Amino acid sequence: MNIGIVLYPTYGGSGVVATELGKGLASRGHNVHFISYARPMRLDEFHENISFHEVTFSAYPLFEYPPYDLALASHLVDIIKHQKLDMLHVHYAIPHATSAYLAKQILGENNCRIPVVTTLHGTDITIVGSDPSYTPVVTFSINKSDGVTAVSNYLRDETYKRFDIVKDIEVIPNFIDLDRFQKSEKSHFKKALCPNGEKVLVHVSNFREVKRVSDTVEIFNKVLESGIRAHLLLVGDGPDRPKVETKCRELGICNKVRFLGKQEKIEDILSIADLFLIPSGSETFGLAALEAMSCSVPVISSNIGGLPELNIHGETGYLCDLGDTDAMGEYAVSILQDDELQKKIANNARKRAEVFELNIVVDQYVALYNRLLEQ
Ligand code: GMT
Repeated sequence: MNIGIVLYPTYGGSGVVATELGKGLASRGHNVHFISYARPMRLDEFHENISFHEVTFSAYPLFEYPPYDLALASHLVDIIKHQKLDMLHVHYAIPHATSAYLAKQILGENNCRIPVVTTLHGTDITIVGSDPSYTPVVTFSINKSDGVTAVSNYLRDETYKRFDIVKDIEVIPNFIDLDRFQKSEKSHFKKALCPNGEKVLVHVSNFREVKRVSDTVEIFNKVLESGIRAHLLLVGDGPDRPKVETKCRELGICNKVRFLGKQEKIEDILSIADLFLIPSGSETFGLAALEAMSCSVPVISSNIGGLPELNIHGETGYLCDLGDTDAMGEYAVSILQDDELQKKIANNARKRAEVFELNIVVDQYVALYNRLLEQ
């Protein structure tokens, strides 16, 4: 199959899922064309079946906001036609599904029978999509897609609740490469960071408000207050970072918190982690938690969105009410002071991650593509 994948290239769950899906498809012999305004972060190696098409667009003085969605539609017309795409899979409803629809219209029914699959990731529905000014476009673009998937039952239900959707939405979850994301021997790294055997807590995000990184710092502070010696590694960067740095200064714990910034080899950091914290205010799936679980790291999360479909309370970690940093802190302490419990939960977390193994989920997408091509 010749498959076009439209995605956001930056750090963030939807881009990671789209890139890893494309790589998985390419390794099965499909030709994959990634389409975006910049090279996707995780597209870091040459593969004979993978091409990248950069969507370029010019800035004119008249365009205060250059129309990316139109530039994308024009590129799609060209790529569908000349690369002879069989399938177009867009990640994120706006503007990707909208541009795909426009491209199909431009090519016309007779020239273009390519099915379009739209995968909903979350912020397109729960945050961006619920801005009423986008509602008609999101609704229209989803309904005009040939196949629609959502990354959790929660997201599927939310989409039906918030928009007037007439299409079936299939749930296909996030997935994980179990070979890449597994605990590996990094004792030298752990020793360098924690010379006195301190525990390591990790948080990975894009530091947007929705990630509640300040809650992470509060939970960590409660761990320190219990007397447990520990370090917090904060991975990623984004708008809330200055606020979080201020919080660490106010609590006087800067020497225990490391801001590592954006990192490629997350699995190396997770390999030395004792606990993963994800107290998000909204999370349609929680890919960062799945990566941690795959590296045998217990997870403490909020009980919102799709997180309860991944993290099982008392088994792979603990779930608490949104913002209840006291309860999250208590659960963190209970795990960190009991080696046996930590080990048990760590093993369960890895077993749970196996349910979301890459090939199992890529099979689901391929089955959807084949169904649409047969129609
Ligand atoms: O988490 C983010 O802010 C990035 C965002 C995105 O759209 O790139 O991630 C969303 O999609 C991921 C992949 O499907 C999910 O694992 C994340 O839970 C989801 N983030 C939110 O819902 C906040």
